[in-house]
Amino acid sequence: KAPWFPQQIKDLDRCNMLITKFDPDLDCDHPGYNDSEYRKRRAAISELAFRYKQGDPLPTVEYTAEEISTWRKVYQQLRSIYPSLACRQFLDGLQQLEKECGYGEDRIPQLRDVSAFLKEKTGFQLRPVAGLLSARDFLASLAFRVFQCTQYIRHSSSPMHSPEPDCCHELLGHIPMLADKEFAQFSQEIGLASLGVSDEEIEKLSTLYWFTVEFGLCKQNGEVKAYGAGLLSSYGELVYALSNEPEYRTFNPEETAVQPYQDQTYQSVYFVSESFEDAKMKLRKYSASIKRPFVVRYDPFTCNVEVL
Ligand code: H2B
Ligand code: FE
Repeated sequence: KAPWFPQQIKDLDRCNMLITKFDPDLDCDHPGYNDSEYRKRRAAISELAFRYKQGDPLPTVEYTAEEISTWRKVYQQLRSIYPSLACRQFLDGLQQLEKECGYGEDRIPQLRDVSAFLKEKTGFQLRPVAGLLSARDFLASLAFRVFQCTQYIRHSSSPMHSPEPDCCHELLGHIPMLADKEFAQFSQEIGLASLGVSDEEIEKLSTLYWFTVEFGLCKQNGEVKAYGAGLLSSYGELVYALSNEPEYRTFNPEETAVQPYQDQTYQSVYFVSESFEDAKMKLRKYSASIKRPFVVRYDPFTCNVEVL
């Protein structure tokens, strides 16, 4: 029997299984582990996500001067290297966000504003989440063009790296790409492909997601550029990934889906696709090849998933 999966956007209220691996309360290597103020702040912001129900207005957070200063460091440093290292779709998206959505170094954008912006561009909307979600729940939300977004920021002692997703990772890494129509379409297709599949298939899809949406590289006008959010939100790894030091392999879903990955340190191998379009096409083909004893179809009028 297939595992339960959401069929209406409202069902995403049940897709909330957190993975505590990198939680600052439990992981003694977390840069905030010994900072009780930071952990208290994290708990307060988590509470907003726990209370959230689909359809509620997105909670806003009044960020402290220290948090904004962390954001500023991250923004300034990354912004300066994007033009030479990020793919065109990312740069386009970021430019629109700066022009239309208040992106800049002086304030941390609110999920509410960003969600309204994305909704107009690609139909994506945001939903607050308290931390790292299980791959199954995270992927399922993409089927409804919902992106689960953390709202806290990394610890001030470590502005260039975070072991877990934080608002810098979401807002700088993921959101600009989600403003691209084709990327949005492709993200939803990965989500739809994940509904009701076995744990083994989730693991493979999640690995593919890791080496593409999170750490993917693509060729563009003869140069290798980054489109992965894990790279575009980490100064150190972005520079490293494009330094010619790591191993590069041609992106091929069957091979990439079973490649072990690093979630504690930089990747030892990156997958490069011929173009951004090429990655999309190949992933799409892979998603369509996953076997299920039923067919799922997204109805854009009701926003429900139909099972045939
Ligand atoms: N949870 C959160 N909050 N943000 C993510 O970017 C994320 C996640 N990515 N859970 C998922 C897992 C991804 O690494 C894949 C699908 O496992
Ligand atoms: Fe991510």
